[in-house]
Amino acid sequence: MRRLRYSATLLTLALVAAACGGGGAAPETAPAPEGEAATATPAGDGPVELTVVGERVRFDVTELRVPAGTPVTITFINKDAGIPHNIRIAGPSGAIATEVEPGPVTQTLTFTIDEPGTYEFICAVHPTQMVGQLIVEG
Ligand SMILES: [Cu+2]
Repeated sequence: MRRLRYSATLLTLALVAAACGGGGAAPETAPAPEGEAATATPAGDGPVELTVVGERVRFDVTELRVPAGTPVTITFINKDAGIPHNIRIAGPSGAIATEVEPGPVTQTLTFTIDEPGTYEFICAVHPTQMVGQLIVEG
């Protein structure tokens, strides 16, 4: 059986990132050696974060590319006040979707697809107007 993990949550991403920050003054740290910038970019295996906006009953992007076997978080921003949208991906083991909700609302969809391929994503309410392709690259 192919593995497919996902979860849908609402509106929490920005809050998590803001929760850090220390108390009290940080001790002085030695300056970095000249010409040697610190980098926090993960090498290859880090999670992939993408943003898709729904506005005027359209997705702002119609093609997404992600690597196979890597956790992906899509932040879906429905900017259409009073119009319900979601994002629904026809994954290899079934649909992965957020709840249908009227905007304005921000949702997140987290999943991992291990099998390379091209998978359609739609809004379940507007499947002919809001449609695109998720390309999972092996
Ligand atoms: Cu829609």
